[in-house]
Amino acid sequence: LALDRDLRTALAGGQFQLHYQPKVSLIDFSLEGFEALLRWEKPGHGMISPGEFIPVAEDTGFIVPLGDWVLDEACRQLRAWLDDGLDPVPVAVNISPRHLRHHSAEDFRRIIDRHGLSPDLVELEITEGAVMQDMDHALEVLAALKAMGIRVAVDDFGTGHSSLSYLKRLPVTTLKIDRSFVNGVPSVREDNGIVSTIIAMADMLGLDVVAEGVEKPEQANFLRHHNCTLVQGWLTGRPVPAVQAADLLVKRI
Ligand code: G
Ligand code: G
Ligand code: NA
Ligand code: MN
Repeated sequence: LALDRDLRTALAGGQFQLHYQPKVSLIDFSLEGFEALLRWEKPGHGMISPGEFIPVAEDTGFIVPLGDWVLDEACRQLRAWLDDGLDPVPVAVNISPRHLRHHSAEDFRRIIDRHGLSPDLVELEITEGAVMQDMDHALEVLAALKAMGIRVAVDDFGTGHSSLSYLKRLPVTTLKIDRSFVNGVPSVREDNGIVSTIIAMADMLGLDVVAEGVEKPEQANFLRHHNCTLVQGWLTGRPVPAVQAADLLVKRI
């Protein structure tokens, strides 16, 4: 497969980069975290979206070394910020289903430890689907990660098939409301209901909640009114390269 070969060349040749999207508090607009997002600038082709190549990497198994690189790079960046005297916010890294199935909690911890980081500076984002594929393994890994102090978020929440009884047993810290629901707020009544229900449910389960894909002030107002104070989206910040992310850390109150 040509794309698989190109991905391997890209990793070996340093063509991947991480961008960092701010997670922001709606109370005072303070910076509360970053999500690391993979970017591939293929020489002579321009940017290729992770939406295109992540599914291929997932199929071929290349997602395991690639996902390890993403986590290692995010940790390397956190370490560099600390060494520069900055006070970094936690960085979240996306963990694909196959990567989660392949690894033990120790495998993830080893990468974080390599950089001498406090585990609470790192958050792993997993999808409901990743958990459902091998529930016993996922529950074991997530429980071990939690015991190590590594935060775990359920990404794209509401789009998977997780039942509430199983959500109750999931040892995670955060729910991220999928942007397909946030998108309809506040004009689509059904989306308003779904979003406000997820916020209330997260609160009752003692979980943090982050709304994704917030683009408009009306959406932020609705979320604030329903007690969701953490948002991620174009309204409060696009994904930016590490140098610009560092500027946001410098400006932090
Ligand atoms: O950044 P963008 O919106 O183009 O990302 C498209 C998709 O690729 C999203 O679903 C996002 O979660 C996923 N993605 C981005 N970076 C990573 C990564 O480092 N690992 C994994 N597994 N998925 C990623
Ligand atoms: O699947 P995941 O939730 O990880 O997807 C993250 C993707 O969403 C990233 O590729 C990022 O570029 C994209 N994204 C972030 N904020 C917004 C937004 O406000 N609107 C839209 N349409 N996409 C966003
Ligand atoms: Na994500
Ligand atoms: Mn997400």
